[in-house]
Amino acid sequence: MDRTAQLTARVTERGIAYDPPSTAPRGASLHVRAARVLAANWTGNSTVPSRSLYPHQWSWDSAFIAIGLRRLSPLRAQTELETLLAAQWGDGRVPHIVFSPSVPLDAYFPSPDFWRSSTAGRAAGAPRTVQTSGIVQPPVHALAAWLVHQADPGLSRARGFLARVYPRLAAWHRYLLRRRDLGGGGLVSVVHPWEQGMDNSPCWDGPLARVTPAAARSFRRADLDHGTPEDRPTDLDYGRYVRLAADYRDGEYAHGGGEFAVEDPSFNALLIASEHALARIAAELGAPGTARHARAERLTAALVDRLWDDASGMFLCRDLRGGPLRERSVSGLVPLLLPGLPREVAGALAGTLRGPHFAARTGLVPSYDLRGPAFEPNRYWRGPAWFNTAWLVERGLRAHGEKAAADALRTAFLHAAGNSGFAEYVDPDTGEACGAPGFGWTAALTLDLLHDRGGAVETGEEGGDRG
Ligand code: 9WN
Repeated sequence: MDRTAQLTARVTERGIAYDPPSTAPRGASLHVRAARVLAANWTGNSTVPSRSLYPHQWSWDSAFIAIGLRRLSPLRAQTELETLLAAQWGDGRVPHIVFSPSVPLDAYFPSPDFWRSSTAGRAAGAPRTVQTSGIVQPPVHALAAWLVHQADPGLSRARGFLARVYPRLAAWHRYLLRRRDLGGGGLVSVVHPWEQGMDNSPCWDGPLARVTPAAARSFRRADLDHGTPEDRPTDLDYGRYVRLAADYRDGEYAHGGGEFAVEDPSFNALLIASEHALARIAAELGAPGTARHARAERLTAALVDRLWDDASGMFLCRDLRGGPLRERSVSGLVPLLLPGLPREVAGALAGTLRGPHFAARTGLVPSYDLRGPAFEPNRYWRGPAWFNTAWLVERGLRAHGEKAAADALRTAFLHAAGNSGFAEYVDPDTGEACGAPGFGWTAALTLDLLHDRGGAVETGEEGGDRG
């Protein structure tokens, strides 16, 4: 049985109806197949990453999904972001999960009764009517809002889309810049691996080793009902995630002081890209964006100053308790996205992508160093290739004039996405599908790349079947 069949069988065993998108009629175009995934995952006002493994709304997933959805329905793309932002906390944080009340509590762990947002988060201004988690995810939202606006400026203006989301996005950035600069050097810190989005990266092994895991019997992992255990984080790591989240909750989601505080290149680069987008949104609304662009440039300088590592030709994470983390992960390549990067830094990043640590056989970008001691081709964020990071790197290569490399990555992305049934992630060398099938951002970003004529590369994909 292949992986998709295995996962489907598990889901069916549990009696949850699931129609894997890979069963879409052969011959359907990549566009049609990707659109079907997004239709299957649409709940009426937002999109779940996966009907089986992740049945709620996730923060950075929704931003990537909106970026792709704008190619299908700018209205749905706007709604996706507005639904997420409606769950924003009074202190400005955008929660990493917005829970759907119609999904059973045991479908995903940690569930709303773990986070207890409306009580434990009261002092931080958690909403009363919707249940959320209390941690955050990377701030891709202003970038997404700007791209969504650009897809149909007429509709956006008629609905007052930017005018409504701008104050919320500005408050979100304010929260990060004022409340999360735990290192005092201008950059934002994450306080949980789930905040950074690359949950099980070997980058976290060092900082996590300080955390006493929650007892295994104190929680039940729902992810193992759907995912292959060898591909998922270990029980020991899960115990540590649970301990960190429980401690943060028990401190009423206030800031700092926890066991885990890391400055991460990808999280900060996404904030900078979004700050540039927010400047453009401000200008569109008639306010000057100059101060925001200037702040984005200052943040870029801080990023280079604090996290650039010349010897490895990429950015590294910094553990606020222990200093630079030597592990090479795709997070350290994502800052290529930034237009204001010094030329030699951008050149070095492009070189690192071509080099032995990241040049995988599929042409995609592995999540972790192919030669690193912790590399595993199928285990969560410890080697496999993800599609959101490929999309970010593709954009970065294009922004820095690396057209041939960007075209090649775009082609590799579209092949792997189609051939894997829009898998959550793939083996970076074989392209074998891993994780959840019919994954939201894989389908959405496929649509975005298919329609991005700026790339101007023909892959022969649009009319053909890759399945
Ligand atoms: C925890 C939803 C999310 C992604 C993350 C990915 C995974 C959750 C989990 O799924 O994280 O947030 O249960 O492992 O690592 O990037 O946003 O798709």
